[in-house]
Amino acid sequence: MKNALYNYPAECSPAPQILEAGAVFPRVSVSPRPRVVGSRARSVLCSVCSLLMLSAASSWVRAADRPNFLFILADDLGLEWLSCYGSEGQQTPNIDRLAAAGVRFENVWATPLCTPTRLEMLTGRYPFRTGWTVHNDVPRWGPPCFDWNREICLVRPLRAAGYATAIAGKWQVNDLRTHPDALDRHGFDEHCVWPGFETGNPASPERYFDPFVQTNGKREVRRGKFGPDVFREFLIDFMQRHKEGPFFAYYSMVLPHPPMTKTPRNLDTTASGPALYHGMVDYIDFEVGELVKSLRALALDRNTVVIFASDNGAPGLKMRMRGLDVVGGKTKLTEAGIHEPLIVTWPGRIKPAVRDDLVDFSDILPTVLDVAGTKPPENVLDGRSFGPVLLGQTARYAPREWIFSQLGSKRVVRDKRYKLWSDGRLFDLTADPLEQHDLATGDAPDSRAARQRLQSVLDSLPPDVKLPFTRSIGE
Ligand SMILES: [Ca+2]
Repeated sequence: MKNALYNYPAECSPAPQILEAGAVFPRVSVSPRPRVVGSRARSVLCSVCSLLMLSAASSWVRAADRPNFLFILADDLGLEWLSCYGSEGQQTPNIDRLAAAGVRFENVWATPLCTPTRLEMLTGRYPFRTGWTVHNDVPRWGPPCFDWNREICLVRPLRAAGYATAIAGKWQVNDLRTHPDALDRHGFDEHCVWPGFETGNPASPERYFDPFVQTNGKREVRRGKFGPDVFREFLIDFMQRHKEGPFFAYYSMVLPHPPMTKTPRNLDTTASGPALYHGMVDYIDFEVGELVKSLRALALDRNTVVIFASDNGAPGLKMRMRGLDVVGGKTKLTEAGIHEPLIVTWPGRIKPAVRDDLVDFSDILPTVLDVAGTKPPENVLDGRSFGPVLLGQTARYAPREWIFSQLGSKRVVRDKRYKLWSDGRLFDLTADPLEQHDLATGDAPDSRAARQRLQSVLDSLPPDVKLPFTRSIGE
């Protein structure tokens, strides 16, 4: 690892150690915030502090202005289910209010599956660079895992800069039985997570009613509880305890990922399929409302950046949006699989707007660190900060000319109008958002020039780093 601040000696491959529900893991603190220490340690600490001050000085933001972050990531939510994006069959009033109060982005790409998107988002690096080109359910299928010796998670530089950090909800990219300190090593001070489907642990698949939850190492079934309530209440408590700030609270929602479930707001036992999914999206909206309300009650709303996004498209359910029937495209590189919602608010600092800037999930890490006034890690990043867009600092904004996505060996790239697939297909997304009319053989000057331009982007990107997935989805 190039950056000594992040050079941890641990391996990401200790001998498997399977622990049962009720077990308590020891916590390992690898990068705590500064404490009162002896003279030698103080001198080391001063050097680290100097580095951090230098990095802050190179940024636009003063340390005293560093905002808190509440980052809400839905799991399998297509933007066709949000009324602020033009859904004609689902009302999401709380998310709509959030969008109206901040910046709502129109042209955002993730990948079409959970774990490749999370790796891209948490590292600022494309799948070909991390090797995470497919979906791998680590607790279920085994290695490789999200390896802290290879990759620097977004949260680590924040913690090193003095942020209190927590995650609630889904993780899935490490097996927390074999790597009990993984969340700490990735930079989270505290956690309350559904660790994912763990092979050999029959209680683990449940994330909704009577969920299996690991809270700061303690693993148990939370009888009589609804998982999203457990996660949300944990985060609200975390924000309350750290209201002097700054903090980074990551809510990695388990909703609305299958299995389809009732919710405390939709207990209709006759509901099935899409009716349940409607209720799950409604619960996401309810939770967003509750979280925003809590920020206000804690007087944190004006010093907290709230980000709302989703990791990939919806499962194959039909929803009408802006006059079109959209079928959820999870697992596909079509727009219904990778075109995601992204809303960012910071009352008083971010002016409300709807933006058509090109953004992909590799941009989230550089943007959060930029807005936090924290230097990005010294590894190769693919993302670019859209912080200047949020803050109206156009002089230092370098807009993207293309964004990228990938699953397995398939790659796609787009500009504001055209999308090119690595198999040669070309679509005009402004006229044909459902990608039904391939322009590959067309000879219109515009599309010919776009093909050339976008093909040269694809040609410039390196081949995939190969990780030894034993089982995966996407190839
Ligand atoms: Ca997902």
